[in-house]
Amino acid sequence: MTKCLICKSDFSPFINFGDMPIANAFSKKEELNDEYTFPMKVGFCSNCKMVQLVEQPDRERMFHDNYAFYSSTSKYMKDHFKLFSDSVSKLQHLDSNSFVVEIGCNDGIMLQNFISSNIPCLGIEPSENVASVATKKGLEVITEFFDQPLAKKILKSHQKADVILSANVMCHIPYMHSIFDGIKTLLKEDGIFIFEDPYLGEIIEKTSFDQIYDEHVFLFSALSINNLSQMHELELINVESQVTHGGSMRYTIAHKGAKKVSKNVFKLINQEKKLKLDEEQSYLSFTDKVNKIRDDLIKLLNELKNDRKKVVAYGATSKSTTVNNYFKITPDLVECIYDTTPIKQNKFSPGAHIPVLPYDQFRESDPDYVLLFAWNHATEIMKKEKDFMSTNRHWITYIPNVNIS
Ligand code: DWN
Ligand code: SAH
Repeated sequence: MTKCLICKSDFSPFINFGDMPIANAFSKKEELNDEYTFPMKVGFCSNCKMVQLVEQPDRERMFHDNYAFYSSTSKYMKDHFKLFSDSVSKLQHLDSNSFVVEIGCNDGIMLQNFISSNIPCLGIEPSENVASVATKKGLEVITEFFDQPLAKKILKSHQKADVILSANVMCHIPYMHSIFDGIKTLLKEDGIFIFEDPYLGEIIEKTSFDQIYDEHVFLFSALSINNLSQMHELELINVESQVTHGGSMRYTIAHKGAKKVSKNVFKLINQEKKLKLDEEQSYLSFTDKVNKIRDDLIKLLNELKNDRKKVVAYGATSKSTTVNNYFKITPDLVECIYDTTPIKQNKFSPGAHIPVLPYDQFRESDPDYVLLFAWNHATEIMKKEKDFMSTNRHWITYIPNVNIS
């Protein structure tokens, strides 16, 4: 039995992925024998409805001055954050007297839109290498982990925030009570806190198990976020689904009683109950589906190997660390992974040690099959590669099940 990170109730894991490396720890050859691993298990707390990792590595092992994920590698995500920023500016009537804070601003992909509209803003980003890209864009960034003590410190040098934003960061933070206390401290009385993260409902529906890795300590739902907000005299006032990262949810939170609660919130909570996201049994059948994907993909990769087909992968995602290590995919099944991120290139993937090569070499490698690890960017990538892939080459995808196209 394990204690829930949110309500301290006991729960048991529903899936055990075994020992996993740090999802973004791409290694040089000489570092391969020195990899850190942790036991990755996931459970559901039937009291507060939070789906969570049982154990997570210390935050400094994941977020540091050599963090491998740069947000601006996707053109689609740049456009998404431009639309997100514009809609928030309109909703809250932001102007040069307002103040916006973003938790986990990475390379400034979202906040750069506020600078260009002359709206004062501040980024919080502990991973120094990506933060320095944001700083070069003219942004003010505090390179620390956000929590309640940091919120108090910010208040001494800055004003309270009209809007606090965060994308794909909240689900990374196990100390959620300190975060929500920090929000309560930093948010104006009529301010809003908006964050988005991969959505539990989509993860269960699509069996997108690879959204689970060291950084993703929580898989949120409206049920769990509503419960957590109530514990802090905050209120979930809106939910809006997003297509990003394979299906995400945008949650808007305000001080309790400060704003009207949208019908969307009640609707989604009811839908989640109908889908039985509040029942342990749903998670046990999820595990069976993950194992079916594993068996099908391994069978296919072995057949292609026996047929001497050339199989490479596309996108050295964090998600692929779960796929490669849980499924035990080795370089004899998938020769290499092509990726546009310089910091990942000419290194080896975590645990599975598949070589990561510069994207520039992808086309000349002349593959027969391309395993799409960056499946969440399928529309953008498949459009880009349409001509190249049309002649006797095939994509392999595995979410929601194994497919060749
Ligand atoms: O939550 C998180 C999300 C937002 O980003 C973080 N914990 C870490 C990271 O997760 P991920 O690594 O699974 O994210 P992506 O966006 O699926 O990664 C895409 C990878 O594929 C990057 O390494 C860049 C690469 N890529 C590429 O080589 N060519 C991406 C695109 C769009 C391309 O055209
Ligand atoms: N918002 C970006 C980045 C997501 S990656 C996007 O959507 O693309 C997750 C980011 O959260 C990393 O850059 C990491 O350094 C940051 N992070 C992790 N813990 C944090 C914390 N406590 N406070 C602020 N940022 C944090």
